[in-house]
Amino acid sequence: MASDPAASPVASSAARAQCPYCGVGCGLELKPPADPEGSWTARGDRHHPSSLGQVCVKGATVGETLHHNRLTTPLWRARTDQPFEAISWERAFTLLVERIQDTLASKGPAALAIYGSGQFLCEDYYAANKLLKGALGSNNFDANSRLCMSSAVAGYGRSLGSDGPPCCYDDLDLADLVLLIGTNTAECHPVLFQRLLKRRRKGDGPRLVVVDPRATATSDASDLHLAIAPGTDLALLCGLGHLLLQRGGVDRAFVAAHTEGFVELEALWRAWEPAQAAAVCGIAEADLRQLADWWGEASAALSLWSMGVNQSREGTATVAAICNLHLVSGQIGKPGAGPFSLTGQPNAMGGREVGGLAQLLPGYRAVANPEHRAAVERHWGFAPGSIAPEPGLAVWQQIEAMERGELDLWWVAATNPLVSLPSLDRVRAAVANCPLVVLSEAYAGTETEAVAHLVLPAAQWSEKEGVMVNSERRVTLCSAFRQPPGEARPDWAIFAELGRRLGFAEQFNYGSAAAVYAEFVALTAGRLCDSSGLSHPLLAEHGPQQWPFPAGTAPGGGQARLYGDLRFPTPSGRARLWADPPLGLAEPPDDAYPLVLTVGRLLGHWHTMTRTVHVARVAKAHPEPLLEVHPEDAARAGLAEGAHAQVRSRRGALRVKVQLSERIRPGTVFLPMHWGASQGELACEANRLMHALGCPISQQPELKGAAVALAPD
Ligand SMILES: Nc1nc2c(c(=O)[nH]1)N[C@H]1C(S)=C(S)[C@@H](COP(=O)(O)OP(=O)(O)OC[C@H]3O[C@@H](n4cnc5c(=O)[nH]c(N)nc54)[C@H](O)[C@@H]3O)O[C@H]1N2
Ligand SMILES: Nc1nc2c(c(=O)[nH]1)N[C@H]1C(S)=C(S)[C@@H](COP(=O)(O)OP(=O)(O)OC[C@H]3O[C@@H](n4cnc5c(=O)[nH]c(N)nc54)[C@H](O)[C@@H]3O)O[C@H]1N2
Ligand code: SF4
Ligand SMILES: [Mo]
Repeated sequence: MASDPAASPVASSAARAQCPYCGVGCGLELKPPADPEGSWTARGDRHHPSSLGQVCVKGATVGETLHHNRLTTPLWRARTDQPFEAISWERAFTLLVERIQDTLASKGPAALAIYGSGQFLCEDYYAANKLLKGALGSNNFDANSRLCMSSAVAGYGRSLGSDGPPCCYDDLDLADLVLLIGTNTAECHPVLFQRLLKRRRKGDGPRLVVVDPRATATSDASDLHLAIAPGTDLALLCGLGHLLLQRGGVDRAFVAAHTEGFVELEALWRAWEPAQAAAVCGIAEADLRQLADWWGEASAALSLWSMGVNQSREGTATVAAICNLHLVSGQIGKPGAGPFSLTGQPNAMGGREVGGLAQLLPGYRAVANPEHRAAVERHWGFAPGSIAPEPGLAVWQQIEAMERGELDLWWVAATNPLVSLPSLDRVRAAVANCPLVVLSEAYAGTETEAVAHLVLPAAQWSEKEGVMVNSERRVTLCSAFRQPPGEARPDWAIFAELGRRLGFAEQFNYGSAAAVYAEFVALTAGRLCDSSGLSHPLLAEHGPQQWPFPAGTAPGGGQARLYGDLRFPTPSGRARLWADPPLGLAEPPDDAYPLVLTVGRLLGHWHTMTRTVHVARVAKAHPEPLLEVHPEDAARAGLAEGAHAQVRSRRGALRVKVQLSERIRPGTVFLPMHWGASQGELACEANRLMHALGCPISQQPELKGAAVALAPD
């Protein structure tokens, strides 16, 4: 059978799309190669309102990554010690239907799980969720956003009453103080960082304060760098709150009119003397006071954060603490101000709107809410009670369920968990316990392929049409401008076909991605993320639009900011202040493991490198993984520049070359996350060392801190 019956139209000339890498979501303009064997070229789309023609190295080189090493046909093996054989889609679907029906009859729907991705299009997410949560009655759909944005989701919900970043990128041009906390914006959201720098080059502010245990390209450009000890952000924010109370930085009228919970917060802040907070964070008290002075003086203060905040056992509490800071000082709901989470993946935002986590349903709805379930069941065309009333398993709970032999099917799609999950040896052992591991992937030979039984070739960005939503709530239609290789199919079309074959012909009767999207947006009507006025044709004709965008909104009429009226979607209409006492790292350093390992990103590479490994410029910039170590720690461990170190945690050990650096805080070492087991000699599986303890509210693992010891290797 030729590729996909619901294949998207393919453009032959220039095309437009949102960049498929980070959540800045720049607009790209794509041009076909002169020679048919060549690569498409990408450049910034000047008409995209989020990026105005800017791109970074990843967006500019994406065309070089698309055609290498692709999966072209379904692959099957009964056991993971056997080689794969190529099979037809017909056989792949027959196998899936049989195995799923067996499981439903023997163990029930709770033994099925899907682990998807913030790199899905909205249509992919929607079809997968409808299949698992609606048709099959299992809420075990989780996504790698659990490792990424789930503390932001939980924190916004707790403080403001709903998920949804309240700010927009224009706020970067309007703020006079920008707090960059737990974000290496220069390398990970480069186009936004350049926007800040452009203003500074013109001598037009804003002040930049960076909170990060390492000096980075981001902190190099800052006015103040607070190199706190890992896991002490919440203590820092308590000390800052104390100083705001002292210096009259609290807007009492705002607090009285628009918030609740101030009494408890005030008591917590009073208890955190600045000297104590500075000591816990390991910084000079004067620097904390400087930040408090600048915050108090700011007419518009903006906080940007990313994984240094979210990937923590107190991730949700820290997000709430950032919201506290904005709420008590009235720095929200106005231009240039607000708590602004920088989304990691290109469509993690869309995924949240489509209900792509185990506790969510489409339209920022919750599985646990009976009215929400009923509304979604009606819209989806399933009988009342079809959606199970309990939230499903978050990804680490899926791993634990496999350890206990409780999952029959683990379907991984558009993520590479055998690199990106913590405690990888435990993950590998757990997955070996699952009788059917399915992988939907675009590229051959990934680490997760090594543990799969059935591999389904996915058409990727550029080969399928669909919608992505960026960090500032801007919705872009990505066009299909290349043919998928071989028999690869869009993820949404695979889930829909399986739905039809499982007996839900009517519910999955989609002729196009546009039809899937139309069904989804109708379900957002009246919700905070109302996108019911959007459609593929509107986005194609009028370009990217911001939500909220209710039916009847004129093109360009979306809303730049949320909460301008200072009414929050909580029962009382007031935002909630939270008084969570700081706890610190889940696995603090001790005598046996005296250092904290933190793991993050480099400018040129994208996660597990399936795409960026093919870009010569990037490979040249980042030829190998290096362990960043402070010279004092290196001397103590007997390590010199360029030596090989053994890095040991309670979970395992690895060997890696040392790079001495004064730029990292003594007591902390850094590894990049990118080089997984498939990288041969260069492999450096950082996540074998990491633990899986995480935030009890968001279930996000603490991927930024594990106790380790160093020795020469
Ligand atoms: N080049 C590139 N860009 C990307 C990606 C990529 O793979 N490559 N991935 C995208 C995705 S999905 C994401 S989630 C984002 C991530 O974007 P970022 O969060 O900016 O990137 P990271 O390197 O993971 O971590 C940021 C910083 O957190 C610091 N940090 C560690 N522990 C702590 C702590 O306890 N407190 C504080 N305040 N800081 C701490 C680290 O030193 C690091 O510099 O990047 C996106 N953009
Ligand atoms: N220690 C530590 N661990 C981390 C992090 C950290 O900072 N520290 N960061 C975490 C975060 S924030 C994230 S987001 C994760 C990222 O980790 P992963 O999600 O595992 O990384 P990717 O390489 O982006 O994986 C995406 C996969 O989808 C494939 N793919 C691309 N397009 C398509 C498509 O259209 N369809 C299908 N089916 N497949 C496709 C790619 O080839 C690739 O294999 O890592 C997490 N792990
Ligand atoms: S900043 Fe992010 S979205 Fe923009 S081009 Fe770079 S990777 Fe793509
Ligand atoms: Mo992420």
